[in-house]
Amino acid sequence: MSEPRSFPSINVNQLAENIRQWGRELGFQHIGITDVDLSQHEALLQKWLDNGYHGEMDWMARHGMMRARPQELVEGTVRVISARMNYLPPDAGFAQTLADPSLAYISRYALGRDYHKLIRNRLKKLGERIEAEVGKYGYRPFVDSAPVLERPLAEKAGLGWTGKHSLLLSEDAGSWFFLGELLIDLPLPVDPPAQDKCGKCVACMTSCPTGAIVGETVVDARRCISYLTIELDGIIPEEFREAMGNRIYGCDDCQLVCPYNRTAELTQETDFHRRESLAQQH
Ligand code: B12
Ligand code: SF4
Repeated sequence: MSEPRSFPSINVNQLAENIRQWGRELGFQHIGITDVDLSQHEALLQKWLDNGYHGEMDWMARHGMMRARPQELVEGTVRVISARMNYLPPDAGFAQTLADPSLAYISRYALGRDYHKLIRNRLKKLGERIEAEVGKYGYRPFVDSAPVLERPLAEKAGLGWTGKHSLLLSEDAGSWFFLGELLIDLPLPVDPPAQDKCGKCVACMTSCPTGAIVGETVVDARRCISYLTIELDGIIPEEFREAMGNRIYGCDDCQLVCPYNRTAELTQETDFHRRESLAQQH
Protein backbone atom coordinates (compact mmCIF):
# COMPACT_ATOMS: atom_id res chain seq x y z
CA MET A 1 0.00 0.00 0.00
CA SER A 2 1.33 3.45 -0.80
CA GLU A 3 2.08 5.82 2.07
CA PRO A 4 -0.74 8.25 2.82
CA ARG A 5 -0.17 11.69 1.31
CA SER A 6 -0.01 14.29 4.04
CA PHE A 7 -2.30 17.31 4.17
CA PRO A 8 -0.73 19.21 7.09
CA SER A 9 -3.10 22.18 7.04
CA ILE A 10 -6.27 20.08 7.31
CA ASN A 11 -8.07 19.35 10.57
CA VAL A 12 -9.02 15.78 9.66
CA ASN A 13 -11.43 15.28 12.57
CA GLN A 14 -13.40 18.37 11.62
CA LEU A 15 -13.32 17.37 7.97
CA ALA A 16 -14.71 13.90 8.78
CA GLU A 17 -17.58 15.55 10.70
CA ASN A 18 -18.26 17.90 7.79
CA ILE A 19 -18.28 14.97 5.35
CA ARG A 20 -21.00 13.27 7.42
CA GLN A 21 -23.05 16.45 7.35
CA TRP A 22 -22.56 16.99 3.59
CA GLY A 23 -23.47 13.34 3.03
CA ARG A 24 -26.75 13.82 4.90
CA GLU A 25 -27.49 16.95 2.87
CA LEU A 26 -26.96 14.92 -0.30
CA GLY A 27 -29.53 12.33 0.78
CA PHE A 28 -27.35 9.62 2.34
CA GLN A 29 -28.62 8.18 5.60
CA HIS A 30 -25.23 7.04 6.89
CA ILE A 31 -21.64 7.90 6.01
CA GLY A 32 -18.72 5.97 7.49
CA ILE A 33 -14.98 6.02 6.89
CA THR A 34 -12.64 3.03 6.82
CA ASP A 35 -9.14 2.05 5.77
CA VAL A 36 -8.45 -0.23 2.79
CA ASP A 37 -7.38 -3.36 4.67
CA LEU A 38 -9.67 -6.24 3.65
CA SER A 39 -6.95 -8.89 4.02
CA GLN A 40 -9.21 -10.89 6.37
CA HIS A 41 -11.63 -11.39 3.48
CA GLU A 42 -9.15 -12.54 0.85
CA ALA A 43 -9.10 -16.25 1.75
CA LEU A 44 -12.90 -16.32 2.13
CA LEU A 45 -13.43 -14.63 -1.20
CA GLN A 46 -11.03 -17.10 -2.83
CA LYS A 47 -12.86 -20.02 -1.23
CA TRP A 48 -16.19 -18.66 -2.48
CA LEU A 49 -14.79 -18.44 -6.02
CA ASP A 50 -13.11 -21.87 -5.78
CA ASN A 51 -16.48 -23.35 -4.82
CA GLY A 52 -17.88 -21.91 -8.03
CA TYR A 53 -20.56 -19.96 -6.13
CA HIS A 54 -20.29 -17.11 -8.63
CA GLY A 55 -21.73 -19.33 -11.39
CA GLU A 56 -21.54 -17.61 -14.76
CA MET A 57 -20.56 -14.24 -13.29
CA ASP A 58 -17.06 -14.61 -14.77
CA TRP A 59 -16.33 -10.96 -13.99
CA MET A 60 -16.32 -11.93 -10.29
CA ALA A 61 -13.31 -14.19 -10.80
CA ARG A 62 -11.65 -12.03 -13.45
CA HIS A 63 -10.62 -9.26 -11.08
CA GLY A 64 -9.24 -11.73 -8.57
CA MET A 65 -8.09 -10.24 -5.31
CA MET A 66 -8.54 -6.66 -6.53
CA ARG A 67 -12.02 -6.93 -4.97
CA ALA A 68 -10.33 -7.01 -1.59
CA ARG A 69 -7.68 -4.38 -2.43
CA PRO A 70 -9.26 -0.99 -3.15
CA GLN A 71 -5.78 0.53 -3.42
CA GLU A 72 -5.20 -1.60 -6.54
CA LEU A 73 -8.44 -0.39 -8.07
CA VAL A 74 -7.47 3.26 -7.63
CA GLU A 75 -3.82 3.89 -6.91
CA GLY A 76 -3.14 6.06 -3.88
CA THR A 77 -6.38 5.15 -2.10
CA VAL A 78 -5.93 5.10 1.67
CA ARG A 79 -9.51 5.53 2.86
CA VAL A 80 -12.97 4.59 1.72
CA ILE A 81 -16.00 6.75 2.47
CA SER A 82 -18.86 4.27 2.55
CA ALA A 83 -22.40 5.56 2.04
CA ARG A 84 -25.86 4.13 2.58
CA MET A 85 -29.04 5.17 0.76
CA ASN A 86 -32.41 3.67 1.72
CA TYR A 87 -34.56 2.34 -1.11
CA LEU A 88 -37.75 0.90 0.41
CA PRO A 89 -40.66 2.69 -1.28
CA PRO A 90 -43.90 3.42 0.60
CA ASP A 91 -46.35 0.46 0.66
CA ALA A 92 -43.77 -1.96 -0.75
CA GLY A 93 -42.87 -3.76 2.45
CA PHE A 94 -45.89 -6.03 2.28
CA ALA A 95 -45.05 -7.64 -1.04
CA GLN A 96 -48.66 -8.71 -1.74
CA THR A 97 -47.93 -9.95 -5.26
CA LEU A 98 -45.85 -12.83 -3.89
CA ALA A 99 -49.09 -14.43 -2.75
CA ASP A 100 -50.96 -13.79 -6.01
CA PRO A 101 -49.76 -16.10 -8.80
CA SER A 102 -51.63 -14.04 -11.41
CA LEU A 103 -49.22 -11.15 -10.77
CA ALA A 104 -45.45 -11.01 -11.12
CA TYR A 105 -43.14 -10.17 -8.23
CA ILE A 106 -40.34 -7.64 -8.76
CA SER A 107 -37.81 -7.18 -6.01
CA ARG A 108 -38.22 -4.04 -3.92
CA TYR A 109 -34.96 -2.46 -5.05
CA ALA A 110 -36.06 -2.50 -8.70
CA LEU A 111 -39.50 -0.90 -8.31
CA GLY A 112 -38.10 2.60 -8.81
CA ARG A 113 -35.62 4.08 -11.28
CA ASP A 114 -32.13 2.66 -11.65
CA TYR A 115 -30.03 3.61 -8.65
CA HIS A 116 -26.51 3.48 -10.08
CA LYS A 117 -26.49 6.89 -11.76
CA LEU A 118 -28.30 8.68 -8.94
CA ILE A 119 -25.97 7.43 -6.20
CA ARG A 120 -22.84 7.86 -8.30
CA ASN A 121 -23.78 11.50 -9.01
CA ARG A 122 -24.41 12.21 -5.34
CA LEU A 123 -21.06 10.64 -4.41
CA LYS A 124 -19.36 12.76 -7.07
CA LYS A 125 -20.96 15.84 -5.53
CA LEU A 126 -19.66 14.78 -2.14
CA GLY A 127 -16.19 14.41 -3.66
CA GLU A 128 -16.43 17.89 -5.18
CA ARG A 129 -17.64 19.36 -1.89
CA ILE A 130 -14.56 17.94 -0.16
CA GLU A 131 -12.37 19.35 -2.93
CA ALA A 132 -13.86 22.80 -2.40
CA GLU A 133 -12.68 22.53 1.19
CA VAL A 134 -9.23 20.91 0.92
CA GLY A 135 -8.12 21.64 -2.64
CA LYS A 136 -6.99 19.06 -5.18
CA TYR A 137 -7.00 15.48 -3.93
CA GLY A 138 -7.71 12.02 -5.35
CA TYR A 139 -11.25 10.62 -5.28
CA ARG A 140 -13.40 8.20 -7.31
CA PRO A 141 -17.02 7.24 -6.72
CA PHE A 142 -18.28 3.64 -7.13
CA VAL A 143 -21.67 1.98 -6.86
CA ASP A 144 -22.26 -1.75 -7.16
CA SER A 145 -20.49 -2.48 -10.42
CA ALA A 146 -16.94 -1.85 -9.18
CA PRO A 147 -14.72 -4.86 -8.48
CA VAL A 148 -14.61 -4.09 -4.78
CA LEU A 149 -16.18 -5.82 -1.74
CA GLU A 150 -18.70 -3.13 -0.87
CA ARG A 151 -20.40 -4.97 1.97
CA PRO A 152 -17.20 -5.74 3.96
CA LEU A 153 -16.03 -2.15 3.46
CA ALA A 154 -19.35 -0.78 4.72
CA GLU A 155 -19.24 -3.13 7.68
CA LYS A 156 -15.77 -1.93 8.62
CA ALA A 157 -16.94 1.67 8.23
CA GLY A 158 -19.65 1.08 10.85
CA LEU A 159 -22.68 1.20 8.54
CA GLY A 160 -24.02 -2.07 9.90
CA TRP A 161 -23.29 -5.74 10.46
CA THR A 162 -23.49 -8.70 8.07
CA GLY A 163 -26.69 -10.71 8.30
CA LYS A 164 -26.69 -14.45 7.73
CA HIS A 165 -28.08 -13.75 4.23
CA SER A 166 -24.76 -11.91 3.60
CA LEU A 167 -26.41 -8.47 3.28
CA LEU A 168 -25.56 -5.52 5.49
CA LEU A 169 -28.10 -4.71 8.19
CA SER A 170 -28.64 -1.67 10.33
CA GLU A 171 -31.08 -1.16 13.18
CA ASP A 172 -32.91 1.73 11.53
CA ALA A 173 -33.02 0.63 7.87
CA GLY A 174 -32.87 -3.16 8.14
CA SER A 175 -31.20 -4.18 4.88
CA TRP A 176 -33.35 -2.11 2.48
CA PHE A 177 -30.50 0.11 1.32
CA PHE A 178 -27.89 0.46 -1.39
CA LEU A 179 -24.21 0.93 -0.78
CA GLY A 180 -21.79 3.18 -2.61
CA GLU A 181 -18.34 4.53 -1.87
CA LEU A 182 -15.77 7.21 -2.55
CA LEU A 183 -12.19 5.94 -2.73
CA ILE A 184 -9.97 8.78 -1.51
CA ASP A 185 -6.33 9.56 -0.79
CA LEU A 186 -6.95 11.67 2.32
CA PRO A 187 -5.81 10.12 5.63
CA LEU A 188 -9.06 10.71 7.52
CA PRO A 189 -9.78 9.13 10.92
CA VAL A 190 -11.62 5.79 10.61
CA ASP A 191 -14.90 4.75 12.25
CA PRO A 192 -15.40 1.68 14.46
CA PRO A 193 -17.36 -1.29 13.02
CA ALA A 194 -20.94 -1.98 14.18
CA GLN A 195 -21.79 -4.91 16.47
CA ASP A 196 -23.56 -8.03 15.15
CA LYS A 197 -27.16 -7.99 16.35
CA CYS A 198 -28.60 -11.08 14.64
CA GLY A 199 -27.97 -13.34 17.59
CA LYS A 200 -29.42 -16.82 17.07
CA CYS A 201 -32.02 -15.76 14.48
CA VAL A 202 -31.82 -17.84 11.28
CA ALA A 203 -35.10 -16.69 9.65
CA CYS A 204 -33.36 -15.63 6.43
CA MET A 205 -31.56 -18.95 6.06
CA THR A 206 -34.63 -21.12 6.58
CA SER A 207 -36.90 -18.96 4.39
CA CYS A 208 -34.80 -19.08 1.24
CA PRO A 209 -36.94 -20.95 -1.31
CA THR A 210 -33.97 -22.48 -3.10
CA GLY A 211 -31.57 -23.15 -0.22
CA ALA A 212 -29.09 -20.59 -1.57
CA ILE A 213 -27.77 -19.52 1.85
CA VAL A 214 -25.42 -22.46 2.27
CA GLY A 215 -23.77 -21.23 5.48
CA GLU A 216 -23.92 -18.20 7.75
CA THR A 217 -23.08 -15.21 5.50
CA VAL A 218 -22.40 -17.49 2.52
CA VAL A 219 -24.66 -17.39 -0.55
CA ASP A 220 -24.28 -19.82 -3.43
CA ALA A 221 -25.29 -17.40 -6.18
CA ARG A 222 -26.08 -20.29 -8.55
CA ARG A 223 -29.08 -21.16 -6.37
CA CYS A 224 -30.16 -17.59 -5.61
CA ILE A 225 -33.31 -16.43 -7.45
CA SER A 226 -31.75 -13.00 -7.84
CA TYR A 227 -28.94 -14.55 -9.88
CA LEU A 228 -31.30 -16.87 -11.77
CA THR A 229 -33.63 -14.03 -12.83
CA ILE A 230 -31.11 -11.20 -13.37
CA GLU A 231 -27.61 -12.49 -14.00
CA LEU A 232 -28.00 -15.88 -15.66
CA ASP A 233 -28.17 -15.61 -19.45
CA GLY A 234 -29.05 -19.24 -20.11
CA ILE A 235 -32.09 -21.33 -19.27
CA ILE A 236 -33.14 -21.46 -15.62
CA PRO A 237 -32.50 -25.02 -14.34
CA GLU A 238 -35.74 -26.96 -13.86
CA GLU A 239 -34.96 -27.82 -10.24
CA PHE A 240 -35.52 -24.17 -9.22
CA ARG A 241 -38.62 -23.32 -11.26
CA GLU A 242 -41.27 -24.32 -8.76
CA ALA A 243 -39.48 -22.61 -5.87
CA MET A 244 -39.09 -19.42 -7.93
CA GLY A 245 -42.87 -19.05 -8.19
CA ASN A 246 -43.86 -15.68 -9.67
CA ARG A 247 -40.59 -13.90 -8.94
CA ILE A 248 -39.47 -12.44 -12.27
CA TYR A 249 -36.76 -9.94 -11.26
CA GLY A 250 -34.70 -10.54 -8.16
CA CYS A 251 -35.88 -11.95 -4.85
CA ASP A 252 -36.43 -10.52 -1.38
CA ASP A 253 -37.55 -13.50 0.65
CA CYS A 254 -34.54 -13.51 2.96
CA GLN A 255 -35.12 -9.80 3.61
CA LEU A 256 -38.91 -9.96 3.97
CA VAL A 257 -38.66 -12.34 6.94
CA CYS A 258 -35.97 -10.36 8.75
CA PRO A 259 -37.29 -8.79 11.99
CA TYR A 260 -35.14 -5.69 11.40
CA ASN A 261 -36.94 -5.06 8.11
CA ARG A 262 -40.41 -4.87 9.65
CA THR A 263 -39.89 -1.37 10.97
CA ALA A 264 -37.30 -0.17 8.47
CA GLU A 265 -37.13 3.45 7.32
CA LEU A 266 -38.66 4.29 3.93
CA THR A 267 -36.67 5.97 1.18
CA GLN A 268 -36.59 9.77 0.88
CA GLU A 269 -35.90 9.55 -2.85
CA THR A 270 -38.90 9.90 -5.13
CA ASP A 271 -36.82 8.25 -7.87
CA PHE A 272 -36.99 5.02 -5.86
CA HIS A 273 -40.78 5.13 -5.57
CA ARG A 274 -42.69 2.51 -7.51
CA ARG A 275 -42.93 3.43 -11.20
CA GLU A 276 -46.45 3.85 -12.65
CA SER A 277 -45.80 1.10 -15.17
CA LEU A 278 -45.24 -1.26 -12.23
CA ALA A 279 -48.42 -0.11 -10.47
CA GLN A 280 -49.61 -3.66 -9.85
CA GLN A 281 -46.25 -5.00 -8.73
CA HIS A 282 -46.40 -4.32 -5.04
C1 B12 B 1 -22.39 -10.44 -7.01
C2 B12 B 1 -23.51 -9.77 -6.26
C3 B12 B 1 -24.70 -10.49 -6.10
C4 B12 B 1 -24.80 -11.96 -6.43
C5 B12 B 1 -24.09 -12.78 -5.30
C6 B12 B 1 -24.59 -12.40 -3.90
C7 B12 B 1 -23.55 -12.54 -2.79
N1 B12 B 1 -24.05 -12.70 -1.60
O1 B12 B 1 -22.36 -12.47 -3.03
C8 B12 B 1 -26.34 -12.15 -6.55
C9 B12 B 1 -26.75 -11.94 -8.00
C10 B12 B 1 -26.89 -13.49 -6.07
C11 B12 B 1 -26.83 -10.96 -5.72
C12 B12 B 1 -28.08 -10.90 -5.15
C13 B12 B 1 -28.54 -9.83 -4.40
N2 B12 B 1 -27.93 -8.63 -4.24
CO1 B12 B 1 -26.11 -8.28 -4.82
N3 B12 B 1 -24.32 -7.80 -5.21
C14 B12 B 1 -23.36 -8.46 -5.75
C15 B12 B 1 -22.09 -7.59 -5.79
C16 B12 B 1 -21.94 -7.01 -7.21
C17 B12 B 1 -20.81 -8.30 -5.38
C18 B12 B 1 -20.95 -9.10 -4.06
C19 B12 B 1 -19.73 -9.95 -3.82
O2 B12 B 1 -18.62 -9.46 -3.92
N4 B12 B 1 -19.92 -11.23 -3.55
C20 B12 B 1 -18.83 -12.15 -3.37
C21 B12 B 1 -18.90 -12.76 -2.02
C22 B12 B 1 -17.65 -13.59 -1.82
O3 B12 B 1 -18.93 -11.67 -1.12
P1 B12 B 1 -19.68 -11.74 0.27
O4 B12 B 1 -21.07 -12.24 0.12
O5 B12 B 1 -19.49 -10.43 0.94
O6 B12 B 1 -18.79 -12.90 0.85
C23 B12 B 1 -18.34 -13.15 2.07
C24 B12 B 1 -18.97 -14.42 2.64
O7 B12 B 1 -19.31 -15.32 1.59
C25 B12 B 1 -17.88 -14.89 3.53
N5 B12 B 1 -17.52 -16.31 3.42
C26 B12 B 1 -17.19 -17.03 2.34
N6 B12 B 1 -16.90 -18.29 2.70
C27 B12 B 1 -17.03 -18.35 4.05
C28 B12 B 1 -16.85 -19.38 4.93
C29 B12 B 1 -17.09 -19.13 6.28
C30 B12 B 1 -16.87 -20.26 7.21
C31 B12 B 1 -17.50 -17.85 6.75
C32 B12 B 1 -17.77 -17.57 8.19
C33 B12 B 1 -17.66 -16.81 5.84
C34 B12 B 1 -17.43 -17.08 4.51
O8 B12 B 1 -16.68 -14.20 3.20
C35 B12 B 1 -16.86 -13.53 1.98
C36 B12 B 1 -15.91 -12.36 1.87
O9 B12 B 1 -16.11 -11.44 2.89
C37 B12 B 1 -22.45 -6.47 -4.72
C38 B12 B 1 -21.84 -5.09 -5.03
C39 B12 B 1 -20.35 -5.06 -4.73
N7 B12 B 1 -19.57 -4.59 -5.67
O10 B12 B 1 -19.93 -5.49 -3.67
C40 B12 B 1 -23.99 -6.46 -4.76
C41 B12 B 1 -24.74 -6.22 -3.45
C42 B12 B 1 -24.13 -7.10 -2.37
N8 B12 B 1 -26.08 -6.73 -3.74
C43 B12 B 1 -27.03 -6.06 -3.20
C44 B12 B 1 -28.41 -6.42 -3.26
C45 B12 B 1 -29.43 -5.36 -2.86
C46 B12 B 1 -28.80 -7.72 -3.68
C47 B12 B 1 -30.20 -8.36 -3.58
C48 B12 B 1 -30.97 -8.01 -2.30
C49 B12 B 1 -31.03 -7.95 -4.83
C50 B12 B 1 -32.39 -8.61 -4.96
N9 B12 B 1 -33.40 -8.16 -4.23
O11 B12 B 1 -32.55 -9.53 -5.75
C51 B12 B 1 -29.86 -9.88 -3.67
C52 B12 B 1 -29.64 -10.50 -2.27
C53 B12 B 1 -29.23 -11.95 -2.29
C54 B12 B 1 -28.33 -12.32 -1.11
N10 B12 B 1 -28.91 -12.92 -0.08
O12 B12 B 1 -27.13 -12.04 -1.14
C55 B12 B 1 -26.51 -4.86 -2.40
C56 B12 B 1 -26.59 -5.19 -0.90
C57 B12 B 1 -26.88 -4.00 0.01
C58 B12 B 1 -26.88 -4.44 1.45
N11 B12 B 1 -27.80 -3.94 2.24
O13 B12 B 1 -26.05 -5.22 1.87
C59 B12 B 1 -25.03 -4.74 -2.98
C60 B12 B 1 -23.98 -4.26 -1.97
C61 B12 B 1 -25.13 -3.74 -4.16
C62 B12 B 1 -25.18 -2.27 -3.72
N12 B12 B 1 -24.22 -1.46 -4.14
O14 B12 B 1 -26.02 -1.83 -2.99
N13 B12 B 1 -25.86 -10.01 -5.61
S1 SF4 C 1 -32.61 -13.46 -2.47
FE1 SF4 C 1 -34.13 -15.17 -2.40
S2 SF4 C 1 -33.10 -16.93 -3.38
FE2 SF4 C 1 -31.49 -15.37 -2.93
S3 SF4 C 1 -30.65 -15.97 -0.91
FE3 SF4 C 1 -32.32 -14.50 -0.49
S4 SF4 C 1 -34.18 -15.79 -0.22
FE4 SF4 C 1 -32.61 -17.08 -1.21
